Amino acid sequence: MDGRDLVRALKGFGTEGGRRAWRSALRNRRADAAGLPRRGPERARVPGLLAGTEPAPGGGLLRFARSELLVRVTVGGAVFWSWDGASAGPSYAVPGGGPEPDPRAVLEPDTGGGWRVVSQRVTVGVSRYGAVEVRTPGGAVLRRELPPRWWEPHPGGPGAGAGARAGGRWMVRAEVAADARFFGLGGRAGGPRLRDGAYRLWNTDPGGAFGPGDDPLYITMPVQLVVADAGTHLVFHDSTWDGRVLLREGEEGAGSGPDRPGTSELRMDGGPLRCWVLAGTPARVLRGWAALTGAPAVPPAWALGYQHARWGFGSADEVRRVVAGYRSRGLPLSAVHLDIDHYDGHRVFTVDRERFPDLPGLARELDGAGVRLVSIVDPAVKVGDAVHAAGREVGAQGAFVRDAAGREVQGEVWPGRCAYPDFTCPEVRAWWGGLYAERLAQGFSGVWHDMNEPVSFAPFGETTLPRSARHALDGEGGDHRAAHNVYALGMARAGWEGLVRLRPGERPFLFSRSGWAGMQRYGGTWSGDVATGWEGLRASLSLVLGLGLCGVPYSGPDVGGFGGSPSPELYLRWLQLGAYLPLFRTHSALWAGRREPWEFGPEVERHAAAVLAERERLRPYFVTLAHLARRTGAPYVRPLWWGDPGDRALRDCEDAFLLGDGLLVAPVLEPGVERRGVRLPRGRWYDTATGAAYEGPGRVLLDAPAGRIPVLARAGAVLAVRAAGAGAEAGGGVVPEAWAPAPGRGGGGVVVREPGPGFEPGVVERYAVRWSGGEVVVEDAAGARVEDAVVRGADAVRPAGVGPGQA
Ligand code: NBV
Repeated sequence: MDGRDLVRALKGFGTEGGRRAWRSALRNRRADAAGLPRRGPERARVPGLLAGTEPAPGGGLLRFARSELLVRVTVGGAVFWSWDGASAGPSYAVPGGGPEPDPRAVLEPDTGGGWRVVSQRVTVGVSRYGAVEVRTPGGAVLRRELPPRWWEPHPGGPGAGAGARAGGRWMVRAEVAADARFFGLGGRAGGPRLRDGAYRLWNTDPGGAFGPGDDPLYITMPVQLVVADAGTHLVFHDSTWDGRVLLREGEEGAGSGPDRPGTSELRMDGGPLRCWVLAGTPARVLRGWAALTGAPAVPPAWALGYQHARWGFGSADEVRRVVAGYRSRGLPLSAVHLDIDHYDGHRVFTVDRERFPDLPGLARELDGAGVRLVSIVDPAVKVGDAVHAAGREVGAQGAFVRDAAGREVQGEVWPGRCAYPDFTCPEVRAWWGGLYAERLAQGFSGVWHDMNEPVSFAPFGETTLPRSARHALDGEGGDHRAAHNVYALGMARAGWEGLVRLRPGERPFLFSRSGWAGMQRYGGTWSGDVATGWEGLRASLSLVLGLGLCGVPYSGPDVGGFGGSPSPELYLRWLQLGAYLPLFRTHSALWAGRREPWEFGPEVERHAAAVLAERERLRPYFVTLAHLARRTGAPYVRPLWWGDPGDRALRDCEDAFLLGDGLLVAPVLEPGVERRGVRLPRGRWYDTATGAAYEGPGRVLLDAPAGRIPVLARAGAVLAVRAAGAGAEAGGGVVPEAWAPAPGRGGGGVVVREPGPGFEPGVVERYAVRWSGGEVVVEDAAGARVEDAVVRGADAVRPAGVGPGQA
């Protein structure tokens, strides 16, 4: 029992909750002692010396003295390898076990007695002792994984014979280039560049507002993106178990001494030792990752507008008042999110009819004002409730997680004693998905999944289910150690598939606090309970960037922070950042101050109006980016090095980002700032507020007065924007906005118009932009001049004294 957790529980959830937590913790501990095999003496194993090889589709099988390694290059270039006979499927991340082997890739002898598989994009080399090297076609080493090590129950010991189910622990240590930088591992508050330290792979509700020092958080993934001069690669170790990644950046020898490589050590408590590697440019790597784990869901167009949530609206009338507040001030609002306080007694799939007497009526009323309703959905079901009774009838076992003795595992959450649906069971997912009919009947247009790490206010070291709890694991069978990290992924799948079944003509809007690799197939996420402070603001950007690099492009923070009351300045800076992130939503806790823009004084209100209007103007650009993310896997929000991974200064720049190909956003992350330094990738960039042109690469100092943050447009970019005066109707009034190319250069971009609420892919319109006779012209794919295009930057001036590399 971790005292820190209890203190948090007591502070955050009230003393009665804390007392319950104690009781449950003791219950959990007893359950684990009885339900998990005891870990007796263990023996370490390494592969030993290579004894023989055998060709296999896409590569081959290498037999070592004490293990075997399968190496397979697949069609499309992703490389898979696994130890001890692990196959690529089944996998929660990689549906169908991945693409077909590439028949052209064969195992052949390498230098030094090793073997290799050569493919178009990478060469995989295997040493005689089982080190696996990923090299570029030019021979540069991207990653060298040393022979793995397993710890297994000593023969004759208590855990012997239980195999992987007992948690056969393993460890792999990899070396990367001395100049490499690490990114990813899910949503990490201290990133986006992951510095030296330990990162845990166990989805966790930190139990209070989090800041940069809190790790792990709600979404962890064994997905690492490594960027070095030699190239970019993504590595995914496909095991759902608890693990730890120890990162250490390398150091270059500065001419005299030798380089010290960067290292990444992964220790897993169990699961197969199998991994996927993708190499190439960042764009190619993310495209490959989406091909492997599934294309990101495209949110409905309205979910790309500004949204307002609150834990504690308290009543339908209060919702009306807030919506009217936006309306009367002419502030755009896309959706209102109702939290657990609209439930009856905090029970999921219920409504407090005293305070929300006619939700369908309210939904219709708001819809008339262009505002959707979104509902929170918690997984835990109150024991004795109607949903609980119905769940008990599902399948032969009932829907809920049980312990080793077959008893329902009951935790404590908001409604009191609760049972947990086992989302790793297909029948349970189908049942749960059907329950969303009630939400749709209440008039909700979307859902947000909360508390699905899953949380029980029962700190057993952590606030989740006992590790001994049993799960179906889609026919594999196992315990919570294997199921924990994919619990929310299963819930997202259940919700998504349920909504698709219930309303086949509409793309669901779903986002989930917790998740795992592949969650983008079912929607997005938000950054949980971020601390209200400048550090929280910074952390919220780190999460969005890191998740995007793990394939989850749609996310955003609680604008304004979860608890407390932000200062007007902090609130405004958060709103200015949030406006350029995919999910743009203010939200706050029950005990927190309000987050409506007019609550922070007339000056903030005036600036907020400009922020919200600009988001509306750029909404078509967000729609385009959402469709492009689905087609290419590229996140909307990208690190500055996305197109220039070889620019080391950009790799270390964490306070700005690219929004699509066209924009560079430099939020203000500190108080009292009126100007800030902005590092530019190569090429010409226009300050969209002043129109001044700057040449990258280099660093420039730009104005960031209270009313705006620096946003730059890339010369030659074409963005989809709402035409001046156009309404918010789907697809209506969208025009290309082109930014003048640098002299003598051309440019271009794409626009994807919202195809409607269904699953149609949306037509990609391509535009080219060029100088012609002293004027900038925009042409469509047929070469016809686009008369309604907006052209900007054509008469830009380069501010005196500002040039490459200058501040
Ligand atoms: O449902 C209440 C909150 C919700 O507002 C928040 O967005 C979630 O991240 N929820 C957490 C549970 C309470 C945490 C203290």
